[in-house]
Amino acid sequence: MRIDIITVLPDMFEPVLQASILGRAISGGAVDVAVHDLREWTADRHRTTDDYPFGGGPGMVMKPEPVHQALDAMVDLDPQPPFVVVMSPQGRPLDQALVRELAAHPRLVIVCGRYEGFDDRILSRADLEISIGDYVLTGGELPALVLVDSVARLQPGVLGCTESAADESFSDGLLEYPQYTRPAEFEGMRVPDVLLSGDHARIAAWRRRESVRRTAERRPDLIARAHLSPEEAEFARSIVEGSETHERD
Ligand code: JFH
Repeated sequence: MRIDIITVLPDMFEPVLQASILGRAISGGAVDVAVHDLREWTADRHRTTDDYPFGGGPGMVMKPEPVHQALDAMVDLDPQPPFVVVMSPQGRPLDQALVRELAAHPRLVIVCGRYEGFDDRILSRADLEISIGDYVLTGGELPALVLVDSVARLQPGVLGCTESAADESFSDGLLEYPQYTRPAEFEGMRVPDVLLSGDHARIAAWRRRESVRRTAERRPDLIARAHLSPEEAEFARSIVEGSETHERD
């Protein structure tokens, strides 16, 4: 897939895009990311991208003309129009379902803002506004990197097949089970015996139960939509409702 990013801070992207799995996804050709300096589409001597808000109020807003010009250029690059996303605290909350939707587009354009947000006429060019969570950042660049990372790892060939298969098994909407590696005892804390038993059926059952437990304890909001057996639903309910203790192995 191809991703174009429009930003006034292009320098924020290179180090993150080059690092780790994301860097391999890009150098391996699974995703093609181009970062564009919004100031290329300004016309004045100071390359202005912001202006005072009509009606007064604090701070500055992104002015519409450079973003419109930039988007016109992006669209002209290709016969099939890209899906245009604007990062914004007012957007649709990003979750794995939305990541999967976006990962299926052959072309994305991501508009990052700065200052106190956008002239509303910029938003009229967006197919979707996206928020990465209910907190306020100083701009849309970090959200854009979060989006690129989440979408890139779903491109064919980016993850190993064991990792991709692991994604599938969590699509039943539960948090992950606790994981351990060597040593079997660390500062007095022992790895649960079941994981050392070699009994794969018991291990799978333990992991499943711990996933349900963690989800009920930490994210009761996810329990309603998780795919649970009647027994698992009852176990989850007892954790969410009651303050009684629940045995661990
Ligand atoms: C962004 C910024 C808005 C004003 C609370 C009340 C008034 C500062 C562009 C996304 C997520 C962002 C995000 C995305 C794009 C931009 C900074 C916006 C206000 C704040 C102040 C500019 C922030 N999930 N968090 N933040 N800003 N608001």
